Parts: sequence; C-alpha cells; structure tokens
Amino acid sequence: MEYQYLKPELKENGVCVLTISAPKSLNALNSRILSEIDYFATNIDLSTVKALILTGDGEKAFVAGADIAEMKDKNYAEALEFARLGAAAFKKVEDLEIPTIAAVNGFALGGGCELAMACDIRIASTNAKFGQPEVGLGIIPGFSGTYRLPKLVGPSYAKEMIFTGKLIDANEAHRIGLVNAVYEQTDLMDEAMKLVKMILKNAPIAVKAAKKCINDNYDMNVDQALAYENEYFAKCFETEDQKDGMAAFLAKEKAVFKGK
Ligand code: CO8
Repeated sequence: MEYQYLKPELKENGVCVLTISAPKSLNALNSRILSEIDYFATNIDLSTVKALILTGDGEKAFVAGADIAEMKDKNYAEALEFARLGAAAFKKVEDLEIPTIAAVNGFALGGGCELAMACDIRIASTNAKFGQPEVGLGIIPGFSGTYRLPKLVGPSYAKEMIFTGKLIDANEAHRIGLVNAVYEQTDLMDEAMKLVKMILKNAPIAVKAAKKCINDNYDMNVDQALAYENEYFAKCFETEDQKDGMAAFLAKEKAVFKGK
C-alpha cells in the first residue's frame, strides 16, 4: 500500500516515528487513514523496527478525532463498518510486539484520544488537549474508548470525560493518569526518544513478554492472570538474554542483550 497520510521514518536504533499527516483537518481519521494504520501494523517489519513513536503532523493536533465530514451521512451498517475498521486497526497497534509511545503534540480528541490509548505509553506537549467529545455529536466513542479509557483512568473519570465531552489539558491528563509526562512541544520528540532508548537497553524478549502479560492479564481472572505471568516468567529462562543479564549483574557489568 502506498501511504497517502502516514509518514513512517526509521530513526537510529530501529525506532520508527510514524506521523499521521492530514493537516487540513487536524489529522482527523478518515477511512483511508484507518486502513493505512491497519496496513502499517499488519506489515511492520519487526526484524528492523524495535519501537514505535506515534505522533501527528504540525504543532496543533495529534489527531482531532474521526473525520466528521466522512461520518455525517452514515447509516447503521456503514457506521458499524467504520467503527470496526478503526477498532481493528487500533487493536493491531495495541498488540504490536514492540513498545509503542504516543507523543501527543496537540489535540487528541475522540478517535485521536482512542488511538493514543492503544499505545503502551502516552506523553504529551504542554499544548495538548484530550477529550471524548462524541456525545456532543450524538454518538459515543466508537474506536474502543469506552473500553480503554476506564482501564487507564478508572470508570469515574472516564464517565466524566465521556458524559460531559469536555476537553482536559495536558496537566489534567497527567494528573488522572492518561499521560505519563508533559513536556514543552519543542522537547516532546527528544523525550519520546529518550524514553524509547531506556526501554531498548533492556532484554527485548522480556519487554515483549511483560507487554503481553500486562495487556492480556487485564481481562483474565486473578488465577488465570497469575498462571499466565508464571508461564511467561519461566519462558524467559529459555533465553540467552536471561543468562547474559544475570551473569552481567553478578560480574558487576552492564548486559548487552542479543534478543535471543
Ligand atoms: N473531522 C473532520 N474535520 C475536522 C475535525 C474532525 N474530527 N477536526 C477538525 N477538523 C477540520 C475543521 O473542520 C477545519 O476544517 P476547515 O478549515 O475546512 O474549516 C480544520 O480541521 C481546522 O479546525 P478548526 O477550524 O475547527 O480549528 P480550531 O482551532 O478552531 O478548533 C478543534 C480545533 C477544537 C480540534 C475543533 O476542530 C474540533 O472541535 N474538532 C472536532 C473534534 C471532535 O469532535 N472530535 C471527535 C470526532 S468523533 C470521533 O472521533 C468518534 C470516533 C469513533 C467513531 C466511530 C464511528 C462509527
């Protein structure tokens, strides 16, 4: 697929910066962009790409939501198809076997907030604004916001955001746990890169296993979740990284992991 709206750039250490670029509509998600995100997540070459930073083009918006102009005349069946397209694409982003950071550089509204929430970690610029304003348009979050927002901030803040449709600023998003940190916009991408580099110093198979446990455990009961974690913990002992990591610690050295 030839990208019209995505700009993937491979940076140092296998870090891919994926920029969503539809600046005339503040990077609003039309069905073509959703298909491109789905294609990107399906076809990403994990032998090359070791981490993903997702951001929006320009200084004003990460993603200002689903494309309202495209949605406005949809009927039930078309809306269902559109919702499923977005939800499936975002689930593929969530399931990527590499760490993903949303660098939220402005408005992250509706589908934009939902896309950020499909990433592992969110950091924001001081001008970022978050919201789920759908009920003000006569709809509800349709790209998994009713599922992921309560997981991140708890049901009470999630309901307040979704029922009121109000926008919150980056500091408030930080306070309620929707973002991990807030930076000046000029520093945002450097900070995202620093965070990724800290993660990439660690054993990649272990980071991947931790991500899988955290993501999958949420929907299990406690016994299943603990057994699942036990299994992934034990599997780490079949890796060279575990042997190298522990040997390096005991030798008072820094491990250099091979990802094997
Ligand atoms: N869709 C389409 N176009 C948009 C969107 C959008 N979500 N957001 C902004 N734009 C366009 C504007 O129409 C405008 O276009 P033009 O220049 O042609 O008039 C351009 O971007 C610039 O926007 P503004 O002039 O409005 O810029 P402001 O700085 O005045 O305001 C805001 C910025 C506050 C971000 C404002 O644009 C806004 O409120 N946008 C809409 C935000 C919103 O409601 N988002 C949620 C959309 S619904 C959604 O995401 C549901 C997801 C699940 C769908 C499931 C479907 C079945």
